[in-house]
Amino acid sequence: MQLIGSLTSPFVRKVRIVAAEKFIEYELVIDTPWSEDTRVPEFNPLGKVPVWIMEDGKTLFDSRVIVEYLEHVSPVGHLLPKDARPRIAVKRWEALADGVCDAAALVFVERKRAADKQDPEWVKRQMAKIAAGLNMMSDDLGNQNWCTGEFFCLADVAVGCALGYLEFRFPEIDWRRQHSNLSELFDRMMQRPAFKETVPVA
Ligand code: GSF
Repeated sequence: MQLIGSLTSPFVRKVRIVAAEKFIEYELVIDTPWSEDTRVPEFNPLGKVPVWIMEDGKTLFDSRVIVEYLEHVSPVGHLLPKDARPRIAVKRWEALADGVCDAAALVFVERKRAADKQDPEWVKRQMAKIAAGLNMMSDDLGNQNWCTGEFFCLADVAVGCALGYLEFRFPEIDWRRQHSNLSELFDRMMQRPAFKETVPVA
């Protein structure tokens, strides 16, 4: 099996961490969708990473579908509850974290445009989504050890990838000072080899 992705994408990192936590072997094929010679559109018409290529050559995207598949592929290290109510709660955390990453990725792309072409209102709108998303993450985490309570799960992986992406691309957002509980959660997650081995690399 292969994972096509970049070393900076928080969505690719989420898949890499889930695969590592569940001891799933695969080949990582580095491909940055923005590069001239990218092959991503051959596997995903949306031109986005991550893309997972299964043994039979079928492709999977997006990251939420891929992690759902990985949870099914291996019984090791359950990261998604089976029962509907707790499972939906984890997927909501993932949607919140992925949404923060979506807004951050949009700002990153906007900032790559020529200065006179950048729309400050658009950037402001996305930054507001990031701030509001962080507020909800912090409120919902409260003083628990992990996002959904006593056990580490996919919710924590998604939140960790979002926080790591902000740390990597948006050092000006001081989420650690604004939300000390998120800072402690992130440092707890960074003790795990799967997180240490997937820190974004420019
Ligand atoms: C988002 C993937 C994505 O935006 C998922 O996998 O969860 N909902 C999808 N990937 C970005 C790279 S990055 O910002 O993580 C991507 O591939 N962008 C290329 C493009 O053409 O938008």
